[in-house]
Amino acid sequence: MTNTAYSLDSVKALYARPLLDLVYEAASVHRANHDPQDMQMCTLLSIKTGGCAEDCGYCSQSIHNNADLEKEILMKTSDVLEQARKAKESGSTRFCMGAAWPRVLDGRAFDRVCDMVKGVSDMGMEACCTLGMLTEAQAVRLKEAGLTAYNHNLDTSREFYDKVITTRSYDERLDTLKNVAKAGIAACCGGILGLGEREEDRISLLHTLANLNPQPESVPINVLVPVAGTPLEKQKPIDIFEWIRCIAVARILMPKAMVRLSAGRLTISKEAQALAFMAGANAIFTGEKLLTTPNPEKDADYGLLAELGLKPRAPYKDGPEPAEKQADAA
Ligand code: SAM
Ligand code: DTB
Ligand code: SF4
Repeated sequence: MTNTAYSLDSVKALYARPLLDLVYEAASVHRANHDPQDMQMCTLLSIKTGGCAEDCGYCSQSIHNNADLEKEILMKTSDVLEQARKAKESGSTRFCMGAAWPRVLDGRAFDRVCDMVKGVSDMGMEACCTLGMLTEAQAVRLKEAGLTAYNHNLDTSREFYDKVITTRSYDERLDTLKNVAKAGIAACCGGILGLGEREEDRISLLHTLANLNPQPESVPINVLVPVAGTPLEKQKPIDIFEWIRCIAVARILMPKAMVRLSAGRLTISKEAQALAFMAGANAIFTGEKLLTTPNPEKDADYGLLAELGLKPRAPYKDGPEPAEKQADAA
């Protein structure tokens, strides 16, 4: 898919529109491109926790921070697949495995992750990974194992980036995204709101995401979960209407993408989440834990969908398998 480049001025103008006009337009774009009742339920699992050498200021898993977290070595494939099976039984159609690695290194650990991907894919779920930086050859191996998408976030604007992370650069993130695209894997790429960035940083991030070629298949919108022991633990929460505004702009600029509400939903009211769904968000992570931080209980999420008349996306056994879906879209 190629996309027309958006100018920064056009993104600025969109972002500045009256909020309810923006939500109205986003809802219209959403309805033209997706079933508005459909909500994809996804499950996250931390397959290797803590001890990461990068210094991301928000992260519980960085060795540069002092979060109270038990380090864990890479999980066994059979344990991961057991969790994936449970996630599928509880209605998830996508299973995302996260490792606290700065980059993938070839060797036994990566071989094991490829086995996990194959196992999840063979279950008929979308398989997603987030493992840090990746070479093109490693991306090709993940593709061959059946990976649907690779999560690699830009997190914030290029301009604000080094206020939050100094051990890796924006260009390194973009290089991994290029390697993912070259291997024919869909990118799941988004950011975090509430890091202390300004409005212009949020605009710049949305502008960069929308101009990725191809555009991300999935755009995770994380809200900072302030973790004790990290430099951002006392950060003021993002204004909820700024969150809605970013979701609406993401939906308008990336009409085909899944706009995925990721970290931070636990502290967001159900009314605000309903407005986010109106503005085009169509995927959530369910289950009581994200990677290391808490998430709404499954029953609360399914209850909210029922109250709003939304329906969890059907499992693939009732529809096309992910591989067939991709072939259809090509
Ligand atoms: N190490 C890999 C990497 O950084 O690409 C993958 C795991 S990392 C935990 C995945 C993403 O989680 C980060 O890119 C960031 O956007 C998000 N994240 C991590 N900690 C967060 C927090 N406290 N609040 C919100 N989002 C967070
Ligand atoms: C993404 O953008 N958000 C998810 C997923 N991709 C891997 C991770 C959120 C992590 C939140 C902090 C934690 O639980 O450690
Ligand atoms: Fe490591 Fe990823 Fe956390 Fe950064 S966000 S410290 S790279 S696990």
